[in-house]
Amino acid sequence: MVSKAETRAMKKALKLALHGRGSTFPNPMVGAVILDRDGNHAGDGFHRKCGAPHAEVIAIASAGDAASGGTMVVTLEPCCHHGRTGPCTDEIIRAGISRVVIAMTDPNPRVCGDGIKQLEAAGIEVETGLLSEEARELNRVYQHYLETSRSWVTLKIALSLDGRTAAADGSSRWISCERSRRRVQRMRASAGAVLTGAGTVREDDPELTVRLPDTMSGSQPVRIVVSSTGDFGESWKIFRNPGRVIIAVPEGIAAHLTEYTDLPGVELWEFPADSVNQGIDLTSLFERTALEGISSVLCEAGSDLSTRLLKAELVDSVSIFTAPVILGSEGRPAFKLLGIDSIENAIRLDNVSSRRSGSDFLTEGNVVYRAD
Ligand code: AOF
Ligand code: ZN
Repeated sequence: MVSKAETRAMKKALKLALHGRGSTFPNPMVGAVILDRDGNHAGDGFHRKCGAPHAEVIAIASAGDAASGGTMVVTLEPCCHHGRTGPCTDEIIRAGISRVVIAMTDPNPRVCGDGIKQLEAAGIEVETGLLSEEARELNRVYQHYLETSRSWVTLKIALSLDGRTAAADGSSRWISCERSRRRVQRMRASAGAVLTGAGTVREDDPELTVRLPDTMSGSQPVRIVVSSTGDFGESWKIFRNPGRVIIAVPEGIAAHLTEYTDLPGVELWEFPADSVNQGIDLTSLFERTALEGISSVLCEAGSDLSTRLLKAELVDSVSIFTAPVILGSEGRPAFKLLGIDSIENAIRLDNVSSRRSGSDFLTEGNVVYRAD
């Protein structure tokens, strides 16, 4: 049984964990709260940064002697291995904590249930599964990385009411309202990178930067442009702002793309060619971004790239703005053919949220791909 105080403490731990957003990857965001033996708040902590002390250790330190005989409420199963830091289970046992309430087991194969076993072997009462859905959503990027070695990919689209992204002539400024566009700026700020295709650069000349009052140039997301030829030219806005710009091209052509050599911040990344489509193997791109410490990539692309990403099952979540605008079937569709022949083959979302965004609606959810 879980007490009301423990449920409140878990909510607080989940909130605390969020303070680590953007700096813990590839490690998880974790929050911990310690209640003393009378159920009163005695201390708390969160994981600030990959390689820094774990949430549990910080919470124990902040509780001091009050941890003894108390309860630890933590969003993730405590670790029992020596990684960048020592095992948290040892610290919990040493602090004399008598009960541990955990939201979710750690999918890390080096922990994966063994942390719980060690605590129980030391005579500590363990309860698992409190607010587990919230905890899983909190650490979807961490879990996804453990399973795939890739960055998390979010596809952002602004649609008319009838599902079009631009009018027949390609004009799309502005389908969504100002509030939605500001929200996109915040999405960019919290993504490690923003991705688009060379076609969108040529057509829309987007900046792909964050222009919020509190964003310094140093914290701009990395801008990534995928191109099958790389020769879309350098007179675009993406090259004008400070920060990293990556041009992702097929193997063997980077050496010929000398027009970018003198542009500050511009890097050419080569990838194997896609075996089916023209262009690069996109799976390799997201493996590379993950290796570079980029936890998530926000894709703001046209229908070609968006379709390829969905077909390759590389889109992990979507953020779709629907605006009160009608463009007719002569407007540009969000996706090309996806090979969906029947409703049972539709791509569906889970963990869906739907809310107003000024005069638009924002629907967000994680993409569920069929197992077969
Ligand atoms: C964290 N922060 O608060 C907790 C983690 O490389 P290390 O030593 O930092 O260990 C990383 C692993 O520790 C991580 O994958 C997860 O299994 C476990 N718990 N990690 O970074 C924390 N509690
Ligand atoms: Zn730990």
